[in-house]
Amino acid sequence: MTSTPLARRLLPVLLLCGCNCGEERLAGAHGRLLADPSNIDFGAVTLGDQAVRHVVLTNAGTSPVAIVRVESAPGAFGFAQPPETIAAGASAEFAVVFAPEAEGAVQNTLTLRTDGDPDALDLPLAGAGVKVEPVCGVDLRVPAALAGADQTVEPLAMVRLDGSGSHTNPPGGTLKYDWRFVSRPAGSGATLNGAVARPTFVADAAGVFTVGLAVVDPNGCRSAESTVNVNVVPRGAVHLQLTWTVKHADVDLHYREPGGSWFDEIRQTDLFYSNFEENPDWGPGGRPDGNRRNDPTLDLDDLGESNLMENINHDAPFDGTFRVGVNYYCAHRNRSDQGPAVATLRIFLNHATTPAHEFTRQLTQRDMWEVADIVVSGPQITWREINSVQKTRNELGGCDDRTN
Ligand SMILES: [Ca+2]
Ligand SMILES: [Ca+2]
Repeated sequence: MTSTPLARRLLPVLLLCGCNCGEERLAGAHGRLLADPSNIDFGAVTLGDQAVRHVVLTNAGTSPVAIVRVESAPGAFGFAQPPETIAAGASAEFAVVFAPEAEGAVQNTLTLRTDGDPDALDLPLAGAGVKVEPVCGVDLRVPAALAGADQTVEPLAMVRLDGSGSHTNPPGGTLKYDWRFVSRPAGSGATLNGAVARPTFVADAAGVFTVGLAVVDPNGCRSAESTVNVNVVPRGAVHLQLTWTVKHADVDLHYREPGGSWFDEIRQTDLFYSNFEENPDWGPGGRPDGNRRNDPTLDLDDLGESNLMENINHDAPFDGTFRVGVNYYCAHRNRSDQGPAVATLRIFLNHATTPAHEFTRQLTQRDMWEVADIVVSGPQITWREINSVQKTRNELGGCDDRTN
């Protein structure tokens, strides 16, 4: 055992000396030292911090008591030197400190050797060192996510997002990226690789995509979410968006010229998968006019294997009544299963990003759903509901003459 006075600890400890050195000891009298508290449990103390407790030493004997020395094992506990002598009936205070240097529970005992009776007073000590993880936003600064500037694109455009302005705090660290769609237009099946600084996605539906970005720094601190809006604005004065629900169901969007007929591959008065790559030339009175601006375009033919979506744009339609149709062409992967698919047709007019109207109908194979008319009169473009279904008789309206 070695005595370890608290030289290395800086303690604001006031030592109250109860010394009465001139007192004369009477025959048979003795000092008797008591401690309050008689043991100390410091509890959990964070590494790097220290805890101090004050112990009141009282001489309950009938003559002064001298504290000859204090003994303790070396370690995390220390103490301020107690007074040398305490008069009979007097008290003094001394400080004990716990400054853990490692995680875990520790114990020790201070022993005060006296000239009294008994001549030793044990003071058991206990405590535990604990490590406290730094808290993001309190001990550590969180990184900053910057999702980039808002964008305006056309339907089916490839959108490139840029979160490279995001940074750690302080700047310079490596970030992990976490993008997500906060909201998407109805009918969108777009997907996003969210783990890179500059992800891309296909703006597969008109409307507003709100995309959020959070970043995580090497400490694991996550930023607040930054958002960016991608406004998907139809190019055409008429924009038709068809979506459906069942994979492998090949549903087709049709758009018929005034006076035209469905599945017309000769005069091409019906725009659909069969002729969309040729871009039929329509004009007033059913006559091709060489003007491409007043012709509709079908952006793609989805065979039921992609986003289950087809779009038609009609940039500058001439006057007349154009009919919108939807044909459940084929259940490609399982022809014996002619199960229903729910189709939704959204009509966007005059570049609006919210549909003027939305129709939904359950279809089975060979159904031709005549959905609505688009009525164009000068600058006025309106829609009119038809919403009727017949089975197709035309051989192009069936499954058999089309390969997967
Ligand atoms: Ca199709
Ligand atoms: Ca034309």
